[in-house]
Amino acid sequence: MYAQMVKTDTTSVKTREEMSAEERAFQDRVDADIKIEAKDWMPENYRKTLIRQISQHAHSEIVGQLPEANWLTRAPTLERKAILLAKIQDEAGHGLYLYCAAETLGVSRDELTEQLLTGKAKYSSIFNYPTLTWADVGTIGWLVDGAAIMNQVPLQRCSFGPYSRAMIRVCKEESFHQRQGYDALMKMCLKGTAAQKAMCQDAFNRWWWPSLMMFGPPDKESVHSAQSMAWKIKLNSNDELRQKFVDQTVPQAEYLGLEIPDPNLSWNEERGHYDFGEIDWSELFSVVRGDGPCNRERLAARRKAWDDGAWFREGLMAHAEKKSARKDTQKNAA
Ligand code: FAQ
Repeated sequence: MYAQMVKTDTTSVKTREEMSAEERAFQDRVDADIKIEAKDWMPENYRKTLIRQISQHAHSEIVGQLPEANWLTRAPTLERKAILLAKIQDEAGHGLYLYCAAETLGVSRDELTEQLLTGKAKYSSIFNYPTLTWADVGTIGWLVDGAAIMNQVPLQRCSFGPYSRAMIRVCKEESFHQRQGYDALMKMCLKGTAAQKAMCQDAFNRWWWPSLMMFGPPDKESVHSAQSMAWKIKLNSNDELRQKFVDQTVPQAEYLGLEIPDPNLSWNEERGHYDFGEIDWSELFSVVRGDGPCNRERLAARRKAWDDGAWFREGLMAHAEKKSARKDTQKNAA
């Protein structure tokens, strides 16, 4: 099934004997936790894997603004509106840091944008679900930003310097995002009306399983994990992070008085973790392939934003050309 999900070839992890002297020296640096910088020598597949992951991550931040933006004009209070606006602006900022980190690897921003707009590049499956009620906004902050933090805190220690440094700032902001989401739900679940609590339960039911899918396919089917972990582009496997997320989130749901929409969820004393039910992987496959509830709408919104912004980009370019021509004239006159 996952063979259909991936378009890049995967390389099996080389043994030390199979590596060239350069590759061995590179691996030694990674193993010793010495950061790799953009100008350092790196295996071509390391570079490609980073461009793929960082750009998918950047696209996710940019497309990820859309579901919440749907509620910006309908936030229940001025305070909630200001908080939501700040959060959405942060996501745009994250996208920009990440595009810059990807650009250090020799790919242009225009190429990355084109890959997104033509549907060639992926972005996180989670942003292809609709936000039907105000409770969805709180639930995204709690679950989606919570899952993003779980995945991104270890990435602060990843081997590629520009990516790891971008993650430090991103994670600080994601913590605020998670808190504001949980805070909105606390108000509605603990101090709100029965109707508000029911709205939160409904949102939770719809976002729980897609949030677990955010971590990617199960380890045994994850095509990139082995090599990415050997190169410390990923520090933990998909299943490890998913389990940590479940263990962290279940008590938070219990505090809110929300029921986990999984009849098989139970604490496993022996493992020291929650067991949970089988994830419907065909749903992730379908969303990643482009057939999720909002895939077409999301891409159409990004294409429209790109087209509508053409006059502004052209204006900036014309200004930059004028400035440089003026500089040349002054230089020649001196
Ligand atoms: N959706 O071999 P693996 C956020 C693809 S940011 C779509 O396991 P890998 C902040 C995968 O790309 C959320 N595609 O792949 C926010 C690959 O396909 P490819 C984004 C998925 O890379 C909050 C194939 O399946 N975070 O939420 C998904 O080793 C609120 C095989 O999978 C990041 O990008 C998926 N869920 O592991 C913003 C973090 N899962 O590329 C706004 C960095 C897998 O060969 C509002 N990324 N695929 O065509 C990562 O840690 C990794 O890339 C994984 C996937 C863990 C996502």
